[in-house]
Amino acid sequence: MNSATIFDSEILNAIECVLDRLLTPSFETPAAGLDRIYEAVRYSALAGGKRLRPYLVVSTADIFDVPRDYSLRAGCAIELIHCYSLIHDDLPAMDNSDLRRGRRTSHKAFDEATAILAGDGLLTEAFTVLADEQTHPEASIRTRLIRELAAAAGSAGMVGGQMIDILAERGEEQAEDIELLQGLKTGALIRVSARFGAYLADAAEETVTAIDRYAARLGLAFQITDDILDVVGSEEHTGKPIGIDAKNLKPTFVDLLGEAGARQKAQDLIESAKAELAPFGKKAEPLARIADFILVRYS
Ligand code: GRG
Repeated sequence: MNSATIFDSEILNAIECVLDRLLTPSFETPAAGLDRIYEAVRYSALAGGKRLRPYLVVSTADIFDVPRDYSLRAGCAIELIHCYSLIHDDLPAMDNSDLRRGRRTSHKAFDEATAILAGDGLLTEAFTVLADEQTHPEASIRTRLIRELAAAAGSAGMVGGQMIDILAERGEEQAEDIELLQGLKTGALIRVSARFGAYLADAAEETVTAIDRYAARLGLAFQITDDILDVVGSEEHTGKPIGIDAKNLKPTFVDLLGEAGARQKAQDLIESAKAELAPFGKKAEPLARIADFILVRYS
Protein backbone atom coordinates (compact mmCIF):
# COMPACT_ATOMS: atom_id res chain seq x y z
CA MET A 1 0.00 0.00 0.00
CA ASN A 2 1.16 3.56 -0.56
CA SER A 3 -0.08 6.53 1.41
CA ALA A 4 -2.19 7.86 -1.49
CA THR A 5 -4.48 4.82 -1.32
CA ILE A 6 -5.05 5.08 2.45
CA PHE A 7 -4.71 8.75 3.35
CA ASP A 8 -7.41 11.35 2.74
CA SER A 9 -6.70 12.82 -0.71
CA GLU A 10 -8.13 16.23 0.25
CA ILE A 11 -5.53 16.56 3.03
CA LEU A 12 -2.71 15.24 0.82
CA ASN A 13 -3.59 17.71 -1.95
CA ALA A 14 -3.77 20.57 0.53
CA ILE A 15 -0.30 19.65 1.86
CA GLU A 16 1.12 19.77 -1.68
CA CYS A 17 -0.50 23.18 -2.33
CA VAL A 18 0.82 24.68 0.90
CA LEU A 19 4.34 23.31 0.31
CA ASP A 20 4.33 24.72 -3.22
CA ARG A 21 3.19 28.12 -1.96
CA LEU A 22 5.75 28.21 0.86
CA LEU A 23 8.56 27.43 -1.57
CA THR A 24 7.56 29.97 -4.23
CA PRO A 25 10.02 32.86 -4.22
CA SER A 26 8.49 36.25 -3.52
CA PHE A 27 11.06 38.27 -5.51
CA GLU A 28 10.37 39.14 -9.14
CA THR A 29 13.75 39.35 -10.85
CA PRO A 30 15.93 36.74 -9.22
CA ALA A 31 19.69 36.62 -9.60
CA ALA A 32 21.01 33.39 -11.12
CA GLY A 33 22.03 32.07 -7.68
CA LEU A 34 18.59 32.62 -6.21
CA ASP A 35 17.05 30.93 -9.21
CA ARG A 36 19.26 27.90 -8.65
CA ILE A 37 18.68 27.53 -4.93
CA TYR A 38 14.90 27.71 -5.36
CA GLU A 39 15.11 25.19 -8.19
CA ALA A 40 17.09 22.80 -5.96
CA VAL A 41 14.85 23.32 -2.94
CA ARG A 42 11.70 22.74 -4.99
CA TYR A 43 13.26 19.75 -6.79
CA SER A 44 13.64 17.87 -3.51
CA ALA A 45 10.71 19.12 -1.47
CA LEU A 46 8.05 18.86 -4.19
CA ALA A 47 9.20 15.43 -5.38
CA GLY A 48 6.57 13.23 -3.82
CA GLY A 49 7.06 11.39 -0.57
CA LYS A 50 4.33 10.07 1.67
CA ARG A 51 3.92 13.33 3.61
CA LEU A 52 3.46 11.24 6.76
CA ARG A 53 4.62 14.00 9.12
CA PRO A 54 2.31 16.82 7.93
CA TYR A 55 -0.50 14.28 7.61
CA LEU A 56 0.03 13.37 11.27
CA VAL A 57 -0.03 17.04 12.31
CA VAL A 58 -3.30 17.65 10.48
CA SER A 59 -4.93 14.41 11.69
CA THR A 60 -4.01 15.11 15.32
CA ALA A 61 -5.05 18.76 15.10
CA ASP A 62 -8.39 17.68 13.60
CA ILE A 63 -9.20 15.86 16.87
CA PHE A 64 -9.21 19.27 18.56
CA ASP A 65 -10.90 21.14 15.66
CA VAL A 66 -7.85 23.28 14.97
CA PRO A 67 -8.36 25.26 11.74
CA ARG A 68 -6.70 23.46 8.83
CA ASP A 69 -4.92 26.67 7.77
CA TYR A 70 -2.85 26.41 10.93
CA SER A 71 -2.23 22.68 10.97
CA LEU A 72 -1.27 22.56 7.29
CA ARG A 73 1.35 25.29 7.70
CA ALA A 74 2.71 23.74 10.91
CA GLY A 75 2.80 20.31 9.27
CA CYS A 76 4.56 21.63 6.19
CA ALA A 77 7.21 23.26 8.41
CA ILE A 78 8.02 19.77 9.72
CA GLU A 79 8.02 18.36 6.18
CA LEU A 80 10.60 21.01 5.19
CA ILE A 81 12.88 19.78 7.99
CA HIS A 82 12.29 16.19 6.90
CA CYS A 83 13.19 17.05 3.28
CA TYR A 84 16.38 18.80 4.39
CA SER A 85 17.38 15.71 6.41
CA LEU A 86 16.87 13.45 3.38
CA ILE A 87 19.01 15.68 1.14
CA HIS A 88 21.85 15.75 3.67
CA ASP A 89 21.49 12.05 4.52
CA ASP A 90 21.99 11.19 0.82
CA LEU A 91 25.24 13.18 0.49
CA PRO A 92 28.51 11.33 -0.22
CA ALA A 93 29.70 12.11 3.33
CA MET A 94 26.67 10.29 4.75
CA ASP A 95 24.71 7.54 2.93
CA ASN A 96 26.10 8.41 -0.51
CA SER A 97 22.87 7.57 -2.26
CA ASP A 98 21.94 8.27 -5.88
CA LEU A 99 18.18 7.79 -5.69
CA ARG A 100 15.49 9.32 -3.48
CA ARG A 101 11.75 9.40 -4.01
CA GLY A 102 12.30 7.74 -7.37
CA ARG A 103 14.56 10.44 -8.78
CA ARG A 104 18.21 11.44 -8.66
CA THR A 105 19.31 12.77 -5.30
CA SER A 106 19.98 16.49 -5.01
CA HIS A 107 23.77 16.27 -5.20
CA LYS A 108 23.48 14.12 -8.33
CA ALA A 109 20.90 16.33 -10.03
CA PHE A 110 22.79 19.53 -9.06
CA ASP A 111 26.10 19.28 -7.16
CA GLU A 112 27.20 18.79 -3.57
CA ALA A 113 27.42 22.47 -2.65
CA THR A 114 23.95 23.13 -4.04
CA ALA A 115 22.54 20.10 -2.18
CA ILE A 116 24.02 21.27 1.13
CA LEU A 117 22.58 24.74 0.57
CA ALA A 118 19.18 23.36 -0.46
CA GLY A 119 19.07 21.43 2.84
CA ASP A 120 20.14 24.52 4.77
CA GLY A 121 17.51 26.60 2.98
CA LEU A 122 14.72 24.14 3.84
CA LEU A 123 15.82 23.89 7.47
CA THR A 124 15.79 27.66 7.86
CA GLU A 125 12.52 28.17 6.01
CA ALA A 126 10.76 25.80 8.42
CA PHE A 127 11.27 28.23 11.28
CA THR A 128 10.24 31.22 9.16
CA VAL A 129 6.93 29.43 8.56
CA LEU A 130 6.39 28.67 12.26
CA ALA A 131 7.23 32.23 13.33
CA ASP A 132 4.57 33.65 11.00
CA GLU A 133 1.21 34.73 12.46
CA GLN A 134 -0.56 32.77 9.72
CA THR A 135 0.56 29.57 11.49
CA HIS A 136 -1.14 30.58 14.74
CA PRO A 137 -2.33 33.96 16.04
CA GLU A 138 -0.97 33.27 19.58
CA ALA A 139 2.73 34.14 19.92
CA SER A 140 3.10 31.74 22.87
CA ILE A 141 1.88 28.82 20.76
CA ARG A 142 4.17 29.75 17.86
CA THR A 143 7.11 29.92 20.26
CA ARG A 144 6.29 26.48 21.61
CA LEU A 145 6.14 25.03 18.10
CA ILE A 146 9.53 26.56 17.30
CA ARG A 147 11.12 25.36 20.55
CA GLU A 148 9.75 21.82 20.28
CA LEU A 149 10.65 21.40 16.60
CA ALA A 150 14.17 22.74 17.21
CA ALA A 151 14.61 20.26 20.07
CA ALA A 152 13.27 17.33 18.03
CA ALA A 153 15.40 18.13 14.96
CA GLY A 154 18.60 19.25 16.71
CA SER A 155 21.59 17.69 18.43
CA ALA A 156 19.51 16.07 21.18
CA GLY A 157 17.07 14.73 18.55
CA MET A 158 17.33 13.81 14.86
CA VAL A 159 20.84 15.24 14.31
CA GLY A 160 22.11 13.43 17.42
CA GLY A 161 20.56 10.15 16.21
CA GLN A 162 22.23 10.61 12.83
CA MET A 163 25.59 11.14 14.58
CA ILE A 164 25.21 7.90 16.60
CA ASP A 165 24.26 6.10 13.38
CA ILE A 166 27.32 7.40 11.52
CA LEU A 167 29.69 6.41 14.33
CA ALA A 168 28.12 2.95 14.46
CA GLU A 169 28.55 2.57 10.69
CA ARG A 170 32.21 3.45 10.99
CA GLY A 171 32.62 0.92 13.78
CA GLU A 172 33.64 3.70 16.15
CA GLU A 173 30.65 3.25 18.42
CA GLN A 174 28.36 0.31 19.15
CA ALA A 175 24.77 1.17 18.45
CA GLU A 176 23.87 -1.13 21.33
CA ASP A 177 20.67 0.65 22.02
CA ILE A 178 19.17 0.66 18.58
CA GLU A 179 15.85 1.91 19.96
CA LEU A 180 17.58 5.00 21.34
CA LEU A 181 19.33 5.65 18.03
CA GLN A 182 16.19 5.26 15.97
CA GLY A 183 14.06 7.04 18.55
CA LEU A 184 16.22 10.09 17.92
CA LYS A 185 16.94 9.77 14.21
CA THR A 186 13.46 8.89 13.00
CA GLY A 187 11.20 8.94 16.06
CA ALA A 188 11.77 12.49 17.30
CA LEU A 189 10.29 14.12 14.19
CA ILE A 190 7.34 11.72 14.06
CA ARG A 191 6.58 12.31 17.74
CA VAL A 192 6.74 16.08 17.47
CA SER A 193 4.46 15.91 14.41
CA ALA A 194 1.69 14.31 16.47
CA ARG A 195 2.31 16.62 19.43
CA PHE A 196 2.08 19.67 17.12
CA GLY A 197 -1.63 18.93 16.67
CA ALA A 198 -2.11 19.11 20.44
CA TYR A 199 0.11 22.19 20.85
CA LEU A 200 -1.90 24.06 18.20
CA ALA A 201 -4.99 23.42 20.33
CA ASP A 202 -3.17 24.36 23.54
CA ALA A 203 -4.31 20.97 24.85
CA ALA A 204 -3.79 19.85 28.45
CA GLU A 205 -0.47 18.22 29.31
CA GLU A 206 -1.99 14.77 29.87
CA THR A 207 -3.47 14.97 26.38
CA VAL A 208 -0.07 15.87 24.92
CA THR A 209 1.43 12.91 26.79
CA ALA A 210 -1.15 10.44 25.46
CA ILE A 211 -0.60 11.67 21.90
CA ASP A 212 3.16 11.43 22.39
CA ARG A 213 2.91 7.84 23.66
CA TYR A 214 0.92 6.91 20.53
CA ALA A 215 3.49 8.61 18.29
CA ALA A 216 6.54 7.10 20.05
CA ARG A 217 5.24 3.61 19.29
CA LEU A 218 4.25 4.63 15.77
CA GLY A 219 7.74 6.06 15.12
CA LEU A 220 9.48 2.92 16.27
CA ALA A 221 7.17 0.72 14.19
CA PHE A 222 7.83 3.02 11.21
CA GLN A 223 11.59 2.54 11.58
CA ILE A 224 11.22 -1.23 11.90
CA THR A 225 9.17 -1.40 8.70
CA ASP A 226 11.78 0.84 7.05
CA ASP A 227 14.45 -1.70 8.00
CA ILE A 228 12.28 -4.53 6.64
CA LEU A 229 11.68 -2.66 3.37
CA ASP A 230 15.42 -2.20 3.00
CA VAL A 231 15.71 -5.99 2.88
CA VAL A 232 12.55 -7.15 1.10
CA GLY A 233 11.21 -3.98 -0.56
CA SER A 234 11.64 -2.88 -4.16
CA GLU A 235 13.43 0.16 -5.53
CA GLU A 236 10.41 0.78 -7.75
CA HIS A 237 8.11 1.23 -4.75
CA THR A 238 10.43 2.79 -2.16
CA GLY A 239 12.04 5.12 -4.68
CA LYS A 240 15.43 4.54 -3.08
CA PRO A 241 18.11 1.86 -3.36
CA ILE A 242 17.45 -1.41 -1.50
CA GLY A 243 20.12 -2.98 0.70
CA ILE A 244 21.72 0.34 1.56
CA ASP A 245 21.67 -0.41 5.33
CA ALA A 246 23.66 -3.63 4.85
CA LYS A 247 26.01 -1.89 2.41
CA ASN A 248 26.65 0.86 4.95
CA LEU A 249 26.88 -1.64 7.86
CA LYS A 250 23.97 0.06 9.60
CA PRO A 251 22.56 -1.58 12.72
CA THR A 252 18.94 -2.54 11.98
CA PHE A 253 16.00 -4.21 13.72
CA VAL A 254 16.12 -7.00 11.13
CA ASP A 255 19.70 -7.83 12.18
CA LEU A 256 18.64 -7.76 15.80
CA LEU A 257 15.36 -9.69 15.63
CA GLY A 258 15.28 -11.42 12.23
CA GLU A 259 12.59 -10.53 9.66
CA ALA A 260 9.75 -12.41 11.41
CA GLY A 261 10.73 -11.02 14.82
CA ALA A 262 10.90 -7.50 13.43
CA ARG A 263 7.44 -7.87 11.85
CA GLN A 264 6.01 -9.14 15.13
CA LYS A 265 7.55 -6.26 17.07
CA ALA A 266 6.13 -3.71 14.60
CA GLN A 267 2.69 -5.33 14.92
CA ASP A 268 2.83 -5.24 18.74
CA LEU A 269 3.89 -1.60 18.69
CA ILE A 270 1.04 -0.64 16.37
CA GLU A 271 -1.49 -2.38 18.62
CA SER A 272 -0.20 -0.54 21.69
CA ALA A 273 -0.05 2.76 19.76
CA LYS A 274 -3.74 2.39 18.89
CA ALA A 275 -4.59 1.56 22.51
CA GLU A 276 -3.27 5.01 23.49
CA LEU A 277 -5.99 6.58 21.34
CA ALA A 278 -8.88 5.26 23.45
CA PRO A 279 -9.51 8.57 25.28
CA PHE A 280 -10.12 10.36 21.96
CA GLY A 281 -12.87 8.00 20.71
CA LYS A 282 -14.02 8.19 17.10
CA LYS A 283 -12.18 11.45 16.48
CA ALA A 284 -8.89 9.51 16.60
CA GLU A 285 -9.88 7.06 13.85
CA PRO A 286 -7.64 8.77 11.27
CA LEU A 287 -4.69 8.31 13.66
CA ALA A 288 -5.57 4.60 13.98
CA ARG A 289 -5.65 4.35 10.18
CA ILE A 290 -2.17 5.91 9.99
CA ALA A 291 -0.97 3.27 12.46
CA ASP A 292 -2.48 0.44 10.35
CA PHE A 293 -0.88 1.91 7.23
CA ILE A 294 2.61 1.58 8.77
CA LEU A 295 2.27 -2.22 8.75
CA VAL A 296 1.15 -2.55 5.14
CA ARG A 297 3.20 0.18 3.52
CA TYR A 298 5.55 -0.74 0.70
CA SER A 299 7.09 2.69 0.26
C1 GRG B 1 21.12 14.40 7.90
C2 GRG B 1 20.60 15.56 10.07
C3 GRG B 1 20.38 14.46 9.17
C4 GRG B 1 19.49 13.53 9.52
C5 GRG B 1 19.09 12.43 8.67
C6 GRG B 1 15.86 11.16 8.50
C7 GRG B 1 17.28 10.85 8.47
C8 GRG B 1 18.15 11.58 9.42
C9 GRG B 1 17.79 10.00 7.60
C10 GRG B 1 16.99 9.29 6.61
C11 GRG B 1 17.52 7.92 6.53
C12 GRG B 1 16.44 6.96 6.64
C13 GRG B 1 16.09 6.24 5.40
C14 GRG B 1 15.84 6.75 7.80
C15 GRG B 1 14.79 5.77 7.98
C16 GRG B 1 13.44 6.32 8.26
C17 GRG B 1 13.13 7.46 7.41
C18 GRG B 1 13.23 8.78 8.01
C19 GRG B 1 12.76 7.25 6.14
C20 GRG B 1 12.39 8.32 5.21
O1 GRG B 1 11.15 8.85 5.60
P1 GRG B 1 9.82 8.58 4.76
O2 GRG B 1 9.69 7.12 4.46
O3 GRG B 1 10.19 9.34 3.42
O4 GRG B 1 8.68 9.24 5.43
P2 GRG B 1 9.25 10.06 2.36
O5 GRG B 1 10.09 10.15 1.10
O6 GRG B 1 8.02 9.24 2.16
O7 GRG B 1 8.96 11.41 2.92
